This record gives sequence, C-alpha cells and structure tokens, in this order.
Amino acid sequence: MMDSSIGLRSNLTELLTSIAKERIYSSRKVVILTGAGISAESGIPTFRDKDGIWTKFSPEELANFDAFYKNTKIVSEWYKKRRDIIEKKHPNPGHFALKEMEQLFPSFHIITQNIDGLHQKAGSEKVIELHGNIMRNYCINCKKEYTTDEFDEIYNHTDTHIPMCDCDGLIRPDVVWFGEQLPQDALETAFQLAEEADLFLTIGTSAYVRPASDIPIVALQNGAYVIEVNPAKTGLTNFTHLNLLGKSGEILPKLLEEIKLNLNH
Ligand code: BV8
Ligand code: ZN
Repeated sequence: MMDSSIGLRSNLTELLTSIAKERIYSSRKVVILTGAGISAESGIPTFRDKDGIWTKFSPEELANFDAFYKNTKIVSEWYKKRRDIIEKKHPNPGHFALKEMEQLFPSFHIITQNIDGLHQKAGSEKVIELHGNIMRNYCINCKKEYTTDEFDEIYNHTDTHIPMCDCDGLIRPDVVWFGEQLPQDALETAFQLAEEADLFLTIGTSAYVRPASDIPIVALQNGAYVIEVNPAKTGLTNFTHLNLLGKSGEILPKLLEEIKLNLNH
C-alpha cells in the first residue's frame, strides 16, 4: 500500500514519489488530522513521548470525570498548570505552514485532537477541535461558561483550589476526558470530511486514542491519498501511502514550498 517510507535526508522534491506529487498537486479537498506532536516544537510536551505528560500521570488518574470529582483539587491544579504553560506558547513553523496551505486549496480543513488552540493562534480558520480547548471552562451543574481570567479569579481566591460556580457547581475545563463522548457535531463533521478527502495528512499523532484514530482509516477506505508526518512510526504508518519521517515544524514548510511551486489548479 505504501509508496515509500522516507526520511528527510535530502530535500523534499526527491523524496516525494511521482504518485505522491500527482495526488498532492491535483488535490482539491485536503483534510489534516493533528495531534500533540505538531505542538512539540512550540514547547508543549506531548502525551506519550518519553518526556510526555502521561509519563508523570496516567490518563486514568487525571483526565477523566471520576478523577476530577474525587480529586478536584489535584485535577484542577494539573489543568491550571498545563494552561499556564500553554498560554505562553506560540505556534511554530508547522502551524504557520498549514495556515498558508489553507489558502491554496478549494477545500482545506484541520481536525485537531489538541486542546492548545495553536492552530487558531497561527491564523487557521477551519479548525475542528475534537477534544475541546483548555482555555475554556464551564460549570458541570448550570453549564455557565468561564473564561480563563474568570476561572483564575475564582481559583486564586479559594485556598482549596476547588473552583466553584455561583450556583455551587464545580467548574471544569472544556476538554473531552477519557470515557466522555466527543462533541457530536465535531466528530460527525470530521468523519464526513475524511470520507470526501482527496488528500489526508495525519501529523504528530500516535494514532492511539479513539475515535480520533479511526478518522484516517475512513479517509483511506474512501480513496484519499494518506500521508503521515511523524519522526517515529505509529500504528498507522504501514497503512499510509507515504510516511515523511521527521518533525512537522521542518517538513511542513518544505511541503508548502513544493505545493506553491507545483499546484496545478
Ligand atoms: C470516547 C483531552 C466513548 C484531555 C484527551 C473505541 C471507541 C471509542 C473509545 C474507545 C475505544 N477504545 C478505547 C476507547 C477509550 C478511549 C481511548 O481511546 N483510550 C486509549 C488510551 C486507548 N477513548 C475515549 O475515552 C474517548 N471517549 O470515545 O468515549 C463513549 C461512547 C459513548 C458514550 C460515552 C463514551 C475520549 C478520548 C479523548 C481523551 N482526551 N485529551 C487532556 O488533554 O487532558 S486524549 C489525549 O490523547 C490528547 O487529546 C491527545 O491529543 C490524544 C492523542 O494523543 P496524541 O495527540 O497522538 O499525542 P501522543 O503523545 O500520543 O503522540 C504524539 C505523537 O507526536 C507521537 O507519535 C510522536 O512521535 C509525534 N511527535 C513528537 N514530536 C513531533 C511529532 N510529530 C511531528 N513533529 C514533531 N516535532
Ligand atoms: Zn453553575
């Protein structure tokens, strides 16, 4: 199935097979799936790499509702700490390359598992957040939404670090925890786009968490040309048509240059 699994020893032109060039440059509907890896070069730790955040905590301990309900203080502190890191980070060349690609194709959408908002910060307009956004919070009781500043105002004035809504409900981050359903409309749109894609890039994801990891499979099943951008192999690698082994912050700007030179529509 795969044309070739290649590293970036030389420039991208030679690395792209003739089939890949033909499929990429003639694409009209491009869909991108990103994971934590695309934000790694912005200084945001991934989940499952050796320095990943799950290596310190397991998802079962923290990123699920029961853990939040039982250990509200620990989980709230963990998200506040992550959010304080993320707030200071900036998009990297990989995010900006995708933002520029958005202008080059008739239809271009980014589906992200990331909760850091960096695609939007880079200026990408068509971004579908599968797992929510760490900058948003809401009350589990009345669903009132709280901005980061409003959350911090409450959080910093409680010695318990248990943020409560004025209706006495707990305030939680607007992210999808394990065992929770993904936002229905986001997930349906993601699968619909994957079904219709000519070209599908899966970037910086271990393709481990479901149902997000099912999306590239749907693209493959419906005839899309699927390219993986990742410095490591994943469970998806052997099913993709082309595997660009390397960092997205280095590969995507080179891919953008190739596309600008050769797009034929
Ligand atoms: C649900 C938000 C069901 C919180 C996260 C089958 C179907 C449905 C569900 C399941 C299923 N089987 C199992 C499940 C349960 C579970 C699951 O998938 N478990 C896993 C552990 C097996 N799924 C769920 O619980 C989902 N819920 O479907 O509920 C349901 C149905 C009906 C009714 C009720 C319920 C919810 C999943 C969402 C969980 N939330 N995050 C938070 O962030 O705190 S998941 C978390 O993992 C992040 O969102 C992250 O994005 C996601 C995936 O990780 P990756 O992004 O891939 O990151 P990772 O570190 O793993 O990999 C990084 C990659 O980057 C690596 O490959 C690395 O090589 C590469 N990289 C490194 N540097 C670079 C790079 N690449 C490019 N450039 C670089 N420079
Ligand atoms: Zn409330």
